[in-house]
Amino acid sequence: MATGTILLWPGAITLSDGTSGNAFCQAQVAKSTGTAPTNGPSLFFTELLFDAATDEHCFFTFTLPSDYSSGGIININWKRASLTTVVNVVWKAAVAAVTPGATEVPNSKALNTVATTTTACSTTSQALVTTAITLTMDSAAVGDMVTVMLGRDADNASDTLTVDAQVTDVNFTYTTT
Ligand SMILES: [Ca+2]
Ligand SMILES: [Ca+2]
Repeated sequence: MATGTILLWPGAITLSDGTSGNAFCQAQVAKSTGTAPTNGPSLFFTELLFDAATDEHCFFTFTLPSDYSSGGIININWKRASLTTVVNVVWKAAVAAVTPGATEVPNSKALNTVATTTTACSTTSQALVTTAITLTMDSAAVGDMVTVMLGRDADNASDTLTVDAQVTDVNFTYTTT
């Protein structure tokens, strides 16, 4: 028994369709203001931008690997777009696990219970913070099509950061067999 990790790449998200309740995050390529090294480029990375007032969402889909035993945590590295005040961001996440076969169909599947976690922002502008959300795993089993929804619960009263929250990298961890 150990901890397995699946990388959830921000460049490979699925976006919701923008209908009521289904707002999507934006993505952008960030360029560091740091001085490029000799014989190398500046630092670039992709980040997902989550609004301060409207709940926005994205989805990561993967096949649950053969060494999956139990559990499921989404770990999010993120930062505030600006400012240094003492404030919080509320993140939310949920899972849909579809087992191949005739008993359930992805096109009629719903997300399971939405979990939220409130995390204090760094008081350094644009410094990374890590949030871990324990997922309700929807009876997920080896080989399932697993989709993890990540969103910002921006209209939650406890979400007090007044600018975008920017997600840089994400992974999913679980207990192996
Ligand atoms: Ca909300
Ligand atoms: Ca807010």
